[in-house]
This record gives sequence, structure tokens and C-alpha cells, in this order.
Amino acid sequence: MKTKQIGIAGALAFGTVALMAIPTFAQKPFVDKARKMYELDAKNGTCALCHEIKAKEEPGKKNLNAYGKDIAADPDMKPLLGKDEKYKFSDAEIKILEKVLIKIEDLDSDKDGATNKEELMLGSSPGDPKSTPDKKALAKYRKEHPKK
Ligand SMILES: [Ca+2]
Repeated sequence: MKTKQIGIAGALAFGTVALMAIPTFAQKPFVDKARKMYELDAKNGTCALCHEIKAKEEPGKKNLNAYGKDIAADPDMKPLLGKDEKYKFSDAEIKILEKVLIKIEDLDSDKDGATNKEELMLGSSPGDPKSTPDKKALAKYRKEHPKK
């Protein structure tokens, strides 16, 4: 009995440590920039903006969602990819990201009928086809922002 209890306690302690040690490879400066550009909140301004994270997974290049893939696929992004989380992105590099985000604003990465910009502005996720803007809000947004 005693050994079993110690075993459980040990497993719990180990689990906690393992949980804290999970590195995150989502690029925080990228999310921060997108949050600023589109005034995102905690609903869509998270690592889930570009990553589809299943249980026990960490955000990385393997679980990019459709929006994340479109960002990563842009040739201008090349010098910014594959950096570890300690890498300090320069202002010029963040400017590149901004340009790429603007470049793909009119794409519909997740093919749900709303463009990436529409989704970002209306609080849904541009990389998740199950997350779409409210129909009324989208119609209103399109009326106010007619395509040039
Ligand atoms: Ca979409």
C-alpha cells in the first residue's frame, strides 16, 4: 500500500514537472503582432490562430492550421521560420510578418466562405472552418468594407 501511494505521488509530481517543462514553439511575437494588427482578443488571438492543437501536443510547424500554413508558405516568411523560442525577432523581421499577413488577408485559408481578414476582424478563426463569423455581422462588415 505504502509503495503504491509513493508511486502515485511520484507520478503526480513528475506529471506536474513535465507539464511545466513543455516547450511552446508557437511564435509569441507573431501572435502579438497579429493581435495588435487586428485587435484580437483571447478568443482568436492565441496560438490556436495558426495551430491546431490536439491534447498533449505543443504548437509547432507540424500542427499548423490552414491559416498558419498559408503564412508559412509565403516565400517572404522563409527567413523567419524554424527559429526557436529564444530567438529575438528584429523589428524588420516582424515587419516582414506584417506584410505577409496583409498579403493573405483576402485569401480564405480555411475555405469557409469568409476571408482571413473578415474572420480576424469579426472574431472567428481564419484557420478553422468550424469557426465562422456571425452571418449578420459578416453582411454588415461587407457592406461597410466594399471590395475595391
Ligand atoms: Ca475563412
